Amino acid sequence: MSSTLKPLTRRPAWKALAVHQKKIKGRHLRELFAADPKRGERLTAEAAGLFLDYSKNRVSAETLKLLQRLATESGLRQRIDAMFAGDKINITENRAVLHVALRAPKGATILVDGKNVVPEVHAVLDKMVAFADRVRSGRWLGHTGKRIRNVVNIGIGGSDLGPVMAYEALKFYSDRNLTFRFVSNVDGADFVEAVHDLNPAETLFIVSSKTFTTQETMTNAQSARGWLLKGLGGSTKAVAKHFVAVSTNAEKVSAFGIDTANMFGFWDWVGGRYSMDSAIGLSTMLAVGPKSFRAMLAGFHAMDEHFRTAPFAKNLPVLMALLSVWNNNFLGAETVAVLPYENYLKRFPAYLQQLTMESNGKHVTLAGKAVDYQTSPIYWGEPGTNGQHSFYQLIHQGTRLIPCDFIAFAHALTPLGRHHDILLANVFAQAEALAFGKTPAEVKAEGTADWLVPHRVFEGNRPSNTILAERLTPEILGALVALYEHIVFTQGAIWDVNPFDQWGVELGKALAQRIVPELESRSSPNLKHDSSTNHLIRRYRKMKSSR
Ligand code: G6Q
Repeated sequence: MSSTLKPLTRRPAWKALAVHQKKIKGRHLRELFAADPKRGERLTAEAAGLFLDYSKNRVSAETLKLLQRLATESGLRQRIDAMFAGDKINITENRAVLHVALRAPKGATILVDGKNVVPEVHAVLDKMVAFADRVRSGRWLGHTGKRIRNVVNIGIGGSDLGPVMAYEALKFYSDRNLTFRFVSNVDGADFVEAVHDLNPAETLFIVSSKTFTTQETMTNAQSARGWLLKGLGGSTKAVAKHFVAVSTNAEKVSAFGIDTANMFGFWDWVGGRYSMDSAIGLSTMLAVGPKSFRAMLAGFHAMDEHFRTAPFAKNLPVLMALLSVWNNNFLGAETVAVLPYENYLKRFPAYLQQLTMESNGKHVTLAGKAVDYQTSPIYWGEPGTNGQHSFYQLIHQGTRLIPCDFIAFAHALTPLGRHHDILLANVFAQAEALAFGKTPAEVKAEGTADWLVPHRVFEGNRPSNTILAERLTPEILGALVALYEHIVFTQGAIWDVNPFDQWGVELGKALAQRIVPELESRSSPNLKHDSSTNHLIRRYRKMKSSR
C-alpha cells in the first residue's frame, strides 16, 4: 500500500501545511480565541466516555482541514481497514496487528490467514476467568494448603508496564485481601524487595513473557523458583501450585516446570506493548475481578469502534494524532507532556513512553528509506498537581515548545473535602495560563517594578489538549489506552513507519548476552570490544574480585 503513496514531504497536503505554517506561526492563541468566541465549544469532540477539548492548539479551521487532508493522502482509511481486517501490516515481522481482536465481542469475526481468531480470544478469557475466580475465592490452594494472598507478576517491557499501570489505575476496584507486586528489572534488588515481606506458602508467581526467553524475566523467574522451593522445603511439586505462565511458547513454559494447563496463551499478532488486555492482564483480572476486566475490554472496544467508523473530523485518536504531527513537524515541538490530574494514573505516562516511543521511534519508512522529517516525539509526564511544583516552570517560561495532554475526571473515586475542586481548578488554570499567558501590560498593571516585568511575563501560546471524563472506571481506562494506541497508529500511518516492530531493542540484548560470560569467567577473557568497553569490563572484573 505504502509504495503507491507519495513520500510524506511530497504529498500536496504536507506542502500546503508547510506554507500555511508560515502564516499561522505569528498568531497567538489569544487572537484565535478573540476572533471566534465559540472556539472553546467548537473545537471539541467526544467518544467512548471521553470529552476532548483541543481548542488550545495553535490551529485554525484551515490547519485542521489540511491535516485531515494529510490523513487521507497518507492512506489512513485504508490502513485502519487493513488492521481491522487482520492484514499483515507489521511487514518487517510478517504479522497481523490485532490487539483490537482482544476486545472484540463474542460472535465477531476477525480472520487471520482465513481463521476466525475471536473464539480463541474468548476461550483464553474464559480460562482466565475460571482461574481468577479460584484464586480470588480461596479455592486455589498453595502447596501447603494455604490460600493465595500475594500475587507477583514477573515480566518486563510490554509484559510489565501495562500490568503495573492497570493495577495502579484500578487499585480502587481491587481486592484488598490480595497483595500485588511487579518484578521486572534484572537488578536483584527488584526481586528481593518485592518478596521481602511475603510468605512463599501464600505467594503465586505469574511469569509473563510472550517469548519465554527474555533474559531478565527468565533470571527473575529462576530466582523466584529458588526462593519458593527454599521456603517450602525443596519439593519441586510446589512449582505447579505457585507458578503460572502467560506466554505464546508452551515448550519453554513446560521446560521451566510450569504445567501447561496453567499457561494462558496469546498470539504473535499481539505486540508486547499492545498486550495489557490479553492474558498479560492476568494480574489485572486477579486484582479487579473478571467483571471489571470485561468492563475494561468493553471500554477498549468502544474506542476501537469509534476509531474505525467516525469521520476524521470527529475522530478523537485521529484528531489528537494530527495535532501531534502539527506540533512536532510544523511547530518544532520535540516532546509531549502527558499530565493526568488523577493520582491513580501515576504510571500512565511511563506506560505511554513505551507505547509511543517504541512504536514510532523509527528512522526508515515502510519501504526502508531514511525519513527526512521527525517521527515520534518524546512522551513523558507526571501526575498533577505534583509536576506544577517542579518542571512546569520550563513549560510556562522555558525556550522549548511543549504541548501538553491534560487528563482529568469530574468525580474523584475517593472524595475528600474540597480536594477534588482544588485539583480540577489547577488543571483548568494550567491549560489557561499556558495558552493565554500574561502580557507585560498585565504584569505592569499589577504594580510590578519595570526591571522585574520581563521575569514575570508569560508569553502563553503553549498548546494543550484537555481530556475530561466522568470518573476513572475500568471502561474509561480501556477507552483511554485505546485512544493512545490509535493515536500511535495514526501517527505511524502519516510518518509511513512500522509502529509494530522494535528492532532497536535487539542490538543491546544480543550484546549483553555476549558480555555476560566475559564478566563471569574465572580466567581473563579475550576481549574484542572497543577500547572503552574492554576497559570497563576489565575494571569491573578487578573491582568485583577485590570486594
Ligand atoms: C514490546 C516489546 C518488549 C517486550 C519485552 C518482553 O512491545 O516487544 O517490551 O514486551 O521485551 O518480552 P517477552 O514478553 O517476550 O518477555
